[in-house]
This record gives sequence, C-alpha cells and structure tokens, in this order.
Amino acid sequence: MFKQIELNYNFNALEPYIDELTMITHYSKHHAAYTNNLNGALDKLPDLKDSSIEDILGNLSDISDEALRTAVRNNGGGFYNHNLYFATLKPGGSNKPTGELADRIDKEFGSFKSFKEKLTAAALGRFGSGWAWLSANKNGDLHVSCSPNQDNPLMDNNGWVPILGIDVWEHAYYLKYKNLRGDYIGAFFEVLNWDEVTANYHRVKSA
Ligand code: MN3
Repeated sequence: MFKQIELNYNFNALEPYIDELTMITHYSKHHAAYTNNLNGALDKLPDLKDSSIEDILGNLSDISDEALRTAVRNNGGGFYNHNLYFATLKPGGSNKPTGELADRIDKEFGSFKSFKEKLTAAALGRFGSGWAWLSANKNGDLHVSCSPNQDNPLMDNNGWVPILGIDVWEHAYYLKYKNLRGDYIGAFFEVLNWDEVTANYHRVKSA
C-alpha cells in the first residue's frame, strides 16, 4: 500500500510562487487519485505486493495484462513523480546546489546557469502534459530529459534515476499562471529545495 509523502510545509507556504489552491488541488486531488488508483491496480497484482515503486516502474513489461500495465504506468508514475516533486519544494527555496552536486553540474553543463537553461528548455519544450527531469546514475553522472504524461526515466530502466522533476501538466500552474508555463517554471526554481535534490543525488550515487 503506497502512501503520499506528508508535506512538511503548509499549502499556502509556497505563495506567491505556487498558490494555495493549486497546492490543495494538486496534492489532495490529483496526487491522491494517482496513489489510490495505483493501490487499486496493485490489488490485482499480488506478485508485486512487496516490490518497491522503483522496481515496479523499471519493470513494467513484467505486467502481462495490458490494462493493468497501463494503469500502473500512469498511476504509479503519478504517485512516484509527485512524491519527488512535493518533497523538493520548500518555502523560500534554497538558492543553488553546493558541494559535489554543484561541481558535477558545472562539469557536465558548463555552469549552473546553463544547466538551468537546459532544464527550463526541456520543461518548456515538452508538448502537452509531462515532466522535465534532472537524473543521476550510480557513477554520479547527470542527465536532463523530459517525458510525456506521468512517464519518468525509471521506466527506461537504463540507470537514470530522477533527482528533480518539474511537473508541467497544466494542473500544476494553470490556476495562477494560465498559459504562461515559462513564468511557472521560473517560480518553481524560487521554491526548489536544493538540499533535498542533493540528498537524492547522493542516494542514487551510493545505491
Ligand atoms: Mn501534477
């Protein structure tokens, strides 16, 4: 039985960058529904009862029933992606990565600024609903990508694990930003918790 992460901040705490009604709807309706629907699908897949969500999403082809596989892909992705998203937000954010992750970003992307531009371009360029990602692998390498719907890099099963995800579904920003996805992406960086992203990086690296 998978559970949504508990938020350690209030729904209105990310104002003015992410508004309270968006947070309430996003967490209590959208994320809750993905989580409930994932658990409902897994009730019919007792073999997966003890599997981690990472293992399930990395091995979707093991689910032979097509309707159940689709349900787990969409709702398992939605469950996992939003746990990552909400966990990496923080009132006031935290400016920039530091330490080893900061060094690695400089090495792979040239500078923090060009990394941010690359991730922003991935988020802006995602046509329709989806996500933009910063992923890491066991070697500590970094990779920027985007995916449609609730898909994520775990589903490719090639070693990339997302450590930061920007939700660019309209439900993540439309109430406040309407069609201005770029403004929302800029606001997202203002409340991004780099300490949590850094912790994710080290977890993937040491796995
Ligand atoms: Mn969402």
